[in-house]
Amino acid sequence: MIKTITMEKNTERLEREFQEKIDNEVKIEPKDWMPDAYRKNLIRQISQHAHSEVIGMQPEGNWITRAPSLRAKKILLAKIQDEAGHGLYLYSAAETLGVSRDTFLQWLHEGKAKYSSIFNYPTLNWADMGAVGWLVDGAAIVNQVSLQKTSYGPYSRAMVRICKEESFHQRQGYEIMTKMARGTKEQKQMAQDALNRMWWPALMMFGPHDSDSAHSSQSLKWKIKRESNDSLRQRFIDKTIPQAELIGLTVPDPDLELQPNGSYKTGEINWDEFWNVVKGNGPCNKQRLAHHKKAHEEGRWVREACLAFAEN
Ligand code: BYC
Repeated sequence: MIKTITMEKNTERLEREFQEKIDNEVKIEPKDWMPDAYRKNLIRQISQHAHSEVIGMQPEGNWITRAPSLRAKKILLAKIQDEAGHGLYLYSAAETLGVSRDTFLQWLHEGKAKYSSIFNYPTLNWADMGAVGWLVDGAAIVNQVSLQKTSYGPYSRAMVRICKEESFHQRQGYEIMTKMARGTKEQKQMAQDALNRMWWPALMMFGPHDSDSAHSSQSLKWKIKRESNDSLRQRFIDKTIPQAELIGLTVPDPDLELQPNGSYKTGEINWDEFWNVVKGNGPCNKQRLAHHKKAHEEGRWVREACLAFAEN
């Protein structure tokens, strides 16, 4: 009995000291004490982030062989390679929390771990490469700049590196959109069509409204997340709409309204569509997962050869 009470007091003290560190902006490092729920929440978020980077290579990989010039092909190849690197930084950061890479992949393959909803939409033509870079990487940066200040040291440091590369990705996408929007009538139409299809899914990347976000309040208290889903989404909207206007494209939202404070009020996101995609029923969910499983299986011999070499 006395032992149980002492243990409880000890845990309370550890929790208080932990929260004090967070409140004072001291980073939590892998060997520091942390509440189980903090560890669990981080494992979930960082591994899902890593899966998003890796699965995110598929919609773009689809267009490497059909890039319209050698320059465009080289840029796209470099970008996709960067995404693989981002996945590796993030898996490494998540592994410091005591779960192996194999387990993360197993969770992904069993459908226990998620990846960003956006990658379950198809990329139908070259303009989509512009829209992905401009909107998807653009949304990812807004979120990731904020996550540079996340409380877990390895995650925060991975974010700093990733943000440097991500801003180049956003610009290469905007360059493609600008070229197409200023090209022939047909090219401009392709750019507008890509914006029409990607706009709402890009807004969904930020997750449900704050009031429906299961993890936000605890994640904000622990500074795993530094800003809420809705405030990040609003920042992205306010940055992106003037960029669309600059190249003569229109955001597909009849309810869009510029408010006196310079911020845009948008129509409502189709949340049924969002949850349907999150639950695995989007246009490409099955294809994306099947492709990942196949590539992982086909790479087995490489992993085994590396291990055999390391053991000798
Ligand atoms: N897609 O309580 P909530 C990239 C899930 S891509 C799928 O608000 P949280 C890239 C959520 O996981 C960007 N699922 O969750 C760019 C939770 O379910 P679980 C990847 C989503 O975690 C170009 C449930 O809904 N970035 O970088 O507080 C090329 C309730 O949501 C989504 C990151 O992952 C969604 N959009 O907030 C290649 C950034 N939204 O887990 C790559 C790190 C929500 O309980 N992650 N859900 O089963 C985050 O910042 C946060 O996890 C989120 C969601 C804002 C995404």
